[in-house]
Amino acid sequence: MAVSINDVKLPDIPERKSLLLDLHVKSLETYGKDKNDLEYVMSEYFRMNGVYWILTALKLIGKEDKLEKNEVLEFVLSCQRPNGGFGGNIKNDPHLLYTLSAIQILAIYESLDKIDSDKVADYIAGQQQEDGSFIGDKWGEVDTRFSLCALASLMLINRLERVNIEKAVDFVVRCMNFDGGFGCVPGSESHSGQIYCCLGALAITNRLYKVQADVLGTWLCERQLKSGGLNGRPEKLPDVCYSWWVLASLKIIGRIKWIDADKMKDYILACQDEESGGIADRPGDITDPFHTLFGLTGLSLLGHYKGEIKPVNPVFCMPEEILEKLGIKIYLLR
Ligand code: GRG
Ligand code: ZN
Repeated sequence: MAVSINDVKLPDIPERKSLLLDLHVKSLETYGKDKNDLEYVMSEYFRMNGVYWILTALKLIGKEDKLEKNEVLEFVLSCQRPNGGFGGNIKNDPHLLYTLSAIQILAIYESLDKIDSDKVADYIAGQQQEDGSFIGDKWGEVDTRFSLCALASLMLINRLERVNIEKAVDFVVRCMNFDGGFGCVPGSESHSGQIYCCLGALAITNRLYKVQADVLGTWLCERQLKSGGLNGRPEKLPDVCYSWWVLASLKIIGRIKWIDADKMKDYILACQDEESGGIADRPGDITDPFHTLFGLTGLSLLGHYKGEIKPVNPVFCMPEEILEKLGIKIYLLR
């Protein structure tokens, strides 16, 4: 555990010591329903991600019926562009970030047959560059996030062979740093979010043996602060979403036991809004579906609330039961 001056103090309020699932369901249901709400307008361009976060959170707690399946499917399908990729909203340009969310939503609803997988795979394969990296959209930004988006999407639609896997792996490995972590492009600083993406990409391509698991595991578990929360890199504040990026990474490399699971739970519970539900990045902050999902998935990875939160897959951030139905088995390190 790292001792950093950049940390928070957990409030000692008894309600925050239990998981307020019913309230979370209510808040997940209502996020984005008030179309006059500032957050609704602000999140318009990434609505597809928002739907994925909400649906995945609800599915993990068996409350997916709180969303209108046909309405969601209609929205997702109306975001597909003629080139096969998906936009973040009905009139937006396609991007790998939204394409992955769209496929994840369709997979969770067991509705992947509603799309032409070859067409989607054409779009994804077209984003791969000569050096194996992937651009997110036509503007050409390269980032290891997009490597994961491409490979995870293709795996879900059973089209992994459509890209050059060796080159994709080479690019990810070139982003590895001396601390065992990974950045967004070669030479850039290690960040837990990028580490998750690179480990996910290596897991999907069955190349986890390329990882320095002990060195990386040490760096990852140093992200836990005295409050129990995790930061994304040294000297940064804790944030609930790292209970996904860091814990999923540790799970993938077989080192999740290196985290103090009880302190982690206390931190996540302290970030709940005990009046309106939802989970925030830090205690007392405004909640949102992104942090609500990653609070719940963090608890799931640690095996807390087993009867209430279903097992989540650490690579795809989807319920394990969905991957089982698709026949997808990913080998993790031990
Ligand atoms: C299937 C879950 C899933 C994801 C798809 C989009 C993506 C792939 C992964 C995103 C990985 C990532 C980079 C996460 C980090 C997000 C985040 C909290 C960024 C903020 O970074 P900083 O440096 O914040 O601004 P800190 O916490 O360091 O102050
Ligand atoms: Zn966050």
